[in-house]
Amino acid sequence: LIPTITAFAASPDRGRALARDMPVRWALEEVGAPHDIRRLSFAQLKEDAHRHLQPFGQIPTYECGAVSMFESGAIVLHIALDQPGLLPQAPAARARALSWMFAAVSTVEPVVLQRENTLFMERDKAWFSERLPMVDEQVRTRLRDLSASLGAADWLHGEFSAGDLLMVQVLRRLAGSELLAEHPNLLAYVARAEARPAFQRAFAAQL
Ligand SMILES: N[C@@H](CCC(=O)N[C@@H](CS)C(=O)NCC(=O)O)C(=O)O
Repeated sequence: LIPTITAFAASPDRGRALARDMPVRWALEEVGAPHDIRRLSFAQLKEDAHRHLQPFGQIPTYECGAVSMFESGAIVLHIALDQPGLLPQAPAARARALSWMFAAVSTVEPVVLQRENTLFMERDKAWFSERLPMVDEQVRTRLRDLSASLGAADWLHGEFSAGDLLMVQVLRRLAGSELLAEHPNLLAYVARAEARPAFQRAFAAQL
């Protein structure tokens, strides 16, 4: 049974692999699972046929037999539970990896997205010059703590896990920003993850 995932027919990031199909593609490559891609236009995202799979009319979705999923983090978790390679076997290490997965999507991603939205949608607003430093500071706080926690290690907890995959995918949204450059260990962490053959295959496929 080969899963099908959905992706943008034309991603607004112009090939930088920042859309949420990327963590799913990357996870599938890490575990060596073949998969099919269904590419959707923005109009198709909002049609009932797709909303049936993804209530918010977004990508990605994951369909495999009777399994139909949305939310990239949940899909990556499903893949990681289903096939070896993305979660440690030892219960304590596995629990830690789960914590990092949720830290990526619920503690780090929101502030990164808030900054992105401020930059893209509020640039011409009267409050922009006051708001940007505020949201930058919220990102800085998270990156400072993440950087301290990673320290000189290669990965967040032991071996590479789905926690690293989701965290790196969030940090990649800050590529080129001075915020990430303030932490050489986080820059190296992202580069280390991007050098993984599975990342490279997923990146090439989405491109
Ligand atoms: N939390 C969701 C976010 C999904 C999401 O924001 N998808 C974007 C692409 S990265 C999308 O489909 N945007 C089009 C839209 O919302 O109309 C997930 O991780 O799956």
